[in-house]
Amino acid sequence: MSDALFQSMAQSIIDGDPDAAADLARKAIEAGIDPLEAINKGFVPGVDYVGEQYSKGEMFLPDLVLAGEAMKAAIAVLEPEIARQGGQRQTLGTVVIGTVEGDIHDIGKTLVATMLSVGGFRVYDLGVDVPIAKFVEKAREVNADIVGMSALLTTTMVRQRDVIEALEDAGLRARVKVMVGGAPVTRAWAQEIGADGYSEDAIGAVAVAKQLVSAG
Ligand code: B1M
Repeated sequence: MSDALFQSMAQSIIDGDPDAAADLARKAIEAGIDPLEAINKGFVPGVDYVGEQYSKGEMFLPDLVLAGEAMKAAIAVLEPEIARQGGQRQTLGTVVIGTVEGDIHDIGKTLVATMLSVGGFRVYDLGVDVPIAKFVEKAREVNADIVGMSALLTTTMVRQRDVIEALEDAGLRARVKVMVGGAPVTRAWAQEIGADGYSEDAIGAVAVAKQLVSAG
């Protein structure tokens, strides 16, 4: 029974169907399935599949966006249940993420935020066009382990460096790791500005974030 439900969950993500994903999440709760298991065995394989197909050029941007929406719909149903059951979902660390000032591209950043959340991080998504000071303020407020910045424009990627400098000025840099990404961002750029991590996609971002928190 669970296997069939897990398969349907994965399929709802592949189909990019938020209503089906939310319904299946509710069914899992009714059936007494551990919500974490539903995320990890049901929905995550769906989003992994879409990510792989996207990398191969066999699925496209709308598929990614819809998969992200479907994933969010499922998580929105399951997260309160996780909290209700008492134990907080085990968190690997706290991430503050946003798209840098002057930049309103949010699709990739939101995918990264969703994947980090699904991957076990507590994520504070500041949205788009985030002022430099806001990253610093939020990182301090929530005692962030990682500050993640997305930039899609060559004109805005320089803000990533500004935020790193602002974290330094605020005395937070020693305890906050920085991860950067976005279409024009490269590993070389990440090194040049002194970021700790870089990923070219949302799935890789989770692996990088895990490495950053385990490196201490
Ligand atoms: Co804009 N845009 N856009 N745009 N747009 C690009 C980025 C561009 C490359 C298109 C082009 O000319 N070929 C170009 C930038 C050129 C440059 O600077 N080199 C461009 C431009 C010029 C502009 C405007 C200036 C256009 C104008 O108004 N004249 C304007 C700027 C607005 C602004 O931000 N101030 C603009 C506006 C827009 C829309 C609003 C119309 C729309 C955004 C809608 C939205 O986000 N809600 C839009 C779109 C859709 C694009 C393209 C077509 C697609 C971006 C996207 O969503 N990609 C884009 C061309 C392209 O990239 N092919 C383009 C899919 C998404 C899943 O990928 O965001 O790269 P991406 O995220 C990936 C990875 O980069 C990585 O993981 C994600 C998932 O795998 N990643 C991270 C991202 N952030 C990460 C953070 C991490 C780790 C990994 O750690 C923290």
